[in-house]
Amino acid sequence: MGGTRMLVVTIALTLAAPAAAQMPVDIYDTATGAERLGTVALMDEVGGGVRFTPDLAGVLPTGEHGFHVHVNPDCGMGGQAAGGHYDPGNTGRHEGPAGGGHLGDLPRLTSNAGRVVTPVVAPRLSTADLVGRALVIHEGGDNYSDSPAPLGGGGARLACGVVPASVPGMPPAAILALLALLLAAGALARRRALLPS
Ligand SMILES: [Cu+2]
Repeated sequence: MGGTRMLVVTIALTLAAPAAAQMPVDIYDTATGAERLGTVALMDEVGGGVRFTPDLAGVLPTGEHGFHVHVNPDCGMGGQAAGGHYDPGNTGRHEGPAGGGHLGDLPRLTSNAGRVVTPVVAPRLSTADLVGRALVIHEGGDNYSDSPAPLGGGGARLACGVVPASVPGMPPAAILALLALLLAAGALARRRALLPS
């Protein structure tokens, strides 16, 4: 195995590592849009799905809160600018994280006197689905159904955060470009070595 190939493998492994790292999303209150409540960290699960690890303090009263991926990367107008639930399959149905409806239906979050720290896992998502969308936390709970109230009945949007369009770490396209460059450099070096000087 050539030194160049070894180098490429080493670099590829090093660059691939951040993809599995936690990706924190800043969460703000929607009333002013200025109070940062903390973060929800996103991480792809090994067997599929996304783990959401909240670390929030502030406006969320004790109890369960509806939590969803909304389509627009915009938390304005009291969270209304985030639009509807992420539903790439156009199902038009709110069925919760394990159902066959909106892909953006997440497990409920639980607040204890304003502190929200218990992780939840949404089994049908990957972090790639979340890039450029918004995470919204509702005032009320979520019965994972459109009945008796639509969208789980969570009501007002109390907290919201936009998932950045560029993921921290290196995007896959840049990794591939770098690998191609290294392979080309390696091939060139080998060819030079074969040529009579
Ligand atoms: Cu929602």
